[in-house]
Amino acid sequence: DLEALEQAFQQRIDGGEKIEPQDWMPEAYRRTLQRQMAQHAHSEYVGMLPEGAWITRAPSLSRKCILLAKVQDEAGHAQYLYSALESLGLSREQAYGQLLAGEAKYLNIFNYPALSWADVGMIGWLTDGAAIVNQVPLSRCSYGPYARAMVRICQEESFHHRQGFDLVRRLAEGTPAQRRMAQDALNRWWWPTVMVFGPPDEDSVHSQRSMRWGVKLYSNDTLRQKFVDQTVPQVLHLGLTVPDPDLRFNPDTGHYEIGRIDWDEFNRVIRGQGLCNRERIASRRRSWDEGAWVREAAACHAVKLAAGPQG
Ligand code: FAQ
Repeated sequence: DLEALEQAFQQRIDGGEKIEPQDWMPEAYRRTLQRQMAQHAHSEYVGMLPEGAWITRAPSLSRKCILLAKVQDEAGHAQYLYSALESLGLSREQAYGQLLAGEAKYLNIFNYPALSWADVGMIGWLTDGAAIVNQVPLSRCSYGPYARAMVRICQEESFHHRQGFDLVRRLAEGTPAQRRMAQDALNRWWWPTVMVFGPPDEDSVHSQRSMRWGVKLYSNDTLRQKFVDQTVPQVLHLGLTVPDPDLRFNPDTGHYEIGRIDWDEFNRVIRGQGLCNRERIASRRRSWDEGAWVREAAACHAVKLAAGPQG
């Protein structure tokens, strides 16, 4: 019966076994993964936009090549994740439909504009830095296809993170105007990045169940703290200032303590009222519509191939 199946399933998870697409799984486990993995895939896909806007304006050929490769990697990450989602019975059309209808979320951070070249560095250094902290544990999560997709994704994010830091360091070591540009970008990206890890643990509706199922291995606040502890010393090393007057190092705990996070802003942004939400979805809708002929041609080609040489 169902209860016995669920117990056996939980035992497999507790024993560290991976769940594979053909295995039995509770419907709620499937739906939780569909929601989180779709949100993750959409984040990679929408995440191409803020930096993508700077490809034509990169200040040198080498920076342009790096940025092109990074944005292309993000498209690749979205591809793996949309494919992994198919293994849970959610097709690309369905996942995409949910994004365009505003039913599926993507990370808050991608609704902020990249106003200057320094913002490109901040996205790599801070956003990819946050993504690594969140995703390294996901490479040990209970669902096999999701965990395996994370391995390569994390390796690529690690390159993204370093190129972001390198870009910001060049500005921080540059002219006074370049330093100001870096500080201004840090002031705008710091708090939205700290929010990336999601609501505080007491308001995180999904955490408890997701952690029992091994879909999440650490709580939102635990990962946020890890990011702060590893990033603040980097900010100080660059001679920049964290835009948080309440930030302090607690020698007793060995952790940095941050000021109050503006959760009203976070909630507004994830409900569609951030600075760029409309623009982001409009841009993705345009790509979907303009790509219709490619999908039709690919489907037609697949039918011909399946029919064999005479077909
Ligand atoms: N933004 O109960 P919880 C990248 C929602 S790509 C928007 O704590 P959960 C690479 C949450 O969905 C990104 N919404 O939820 C790159 C839920 O709403 P729902 C890679 C958020 O799922 C870099 C509600 O709040 N990583 O970075 C956010 O247990 C640079 C309640 O929250 C991922 O996508 C948020 N920040 O924990 C690309 C992470 N936080 O669904 C380009 C994968 C929470 O009920 C440039 N996802 N919400 O309507 C996760 O790890 C989890 O889903 C969390 C949230 C930790 C985000």
